[in-house]
Amino acid sequence: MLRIAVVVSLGLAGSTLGADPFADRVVSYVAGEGVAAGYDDPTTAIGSPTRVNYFGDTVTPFNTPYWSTDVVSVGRGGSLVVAFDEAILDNPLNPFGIDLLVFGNQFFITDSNGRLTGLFDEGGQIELSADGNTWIAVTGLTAEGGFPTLGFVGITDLQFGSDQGTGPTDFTKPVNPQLNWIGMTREELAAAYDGSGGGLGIDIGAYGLGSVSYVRISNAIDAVGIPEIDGFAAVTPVPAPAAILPLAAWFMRRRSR
Ligand SMILES: [Ca+2]
Ligand SMILES: [Ca+2]
Ligand SMILES: [Ca+2]
Repeated sequence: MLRIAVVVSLGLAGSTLGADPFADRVVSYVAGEGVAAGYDDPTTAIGSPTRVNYFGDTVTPFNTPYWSTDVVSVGRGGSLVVAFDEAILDNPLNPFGIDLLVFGNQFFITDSNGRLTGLFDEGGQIELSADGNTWIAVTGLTAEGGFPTLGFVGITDLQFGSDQGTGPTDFTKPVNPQLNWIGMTREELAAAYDGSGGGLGIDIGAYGLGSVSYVRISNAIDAVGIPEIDGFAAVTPVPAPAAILPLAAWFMRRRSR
C-alpha cells in the first residue's frame, strides 16, 4: 500500500495536475507613459488568458481581448514583473521545445478576401529570471509578437467571436512555431492551431536556463507601440508514446492484482 502511494505521487510530480500553469503573482508594475486610463491593473496578467472577453465575445486571433479588465498596458518606460509559484522547466518533452507562452492582445490582419496578411504587434521586451535578480533578455521576439489567442475550437464566427465553438482550446499547448500563416483563411489558421490557444512561445533552454520563475515585460522610453499583456502560461509536457505505454501497462497490471 505504501509502495503504491509513492508511485502515484511520483507520477503526479511530472504533470501540472493540482498546480496552476499560469502566472501567480505580480512582483512589480510601473505603468510608464502613454497608458490609456484604466489599463494599469497588473492583476489582469495573472491567471488564465482571456477566453471570453468583457463583452461576452469569444476571443479569436481576429477579436482579441482589449478591455481594461482583461489586459494591462506596459507604457513607454514601463515594466511588468510576474512570478510563477511552480517554476517553468526546460522539459525536453515540451512540444517544439517551447516552455513558456506569453499572451498579449495582438491580432491578425486580413485582406478583403479574409486571408491573413499581417500581425498587429505593439512590441514589448521580454526577460526571464530563475531567481528574480539575474535577468536574461529574450532576443528577436516581442511580447505581442506571438500567435494571437484563440479561446475555443470549432468557432463558426472567427471574425467577431459570436459563438463558443465546440470546446475550449489548450492555453498550455504551443502553436507550431514554423507555421506559415501568410495567405491563410481564418478557418485554415484556426485548424492549424491544432487545439492550441495561441501565445508567443519561448524555449528557455535556448537562453541557457533550466528553470524560470519570473518574467519581465518592459517597454523602451522611445518605443512606438504600447503592448497589452493578458497572461502567461507554462507549457504542458507531452510524453512520447514510447514512454507512456509501458508505464500504463504497468499501472494496469498493478490495478488488476
Ligand atoms: Ca525548452
Ligand atoms: Ca496591443
Ligand atoms: Ca488577462
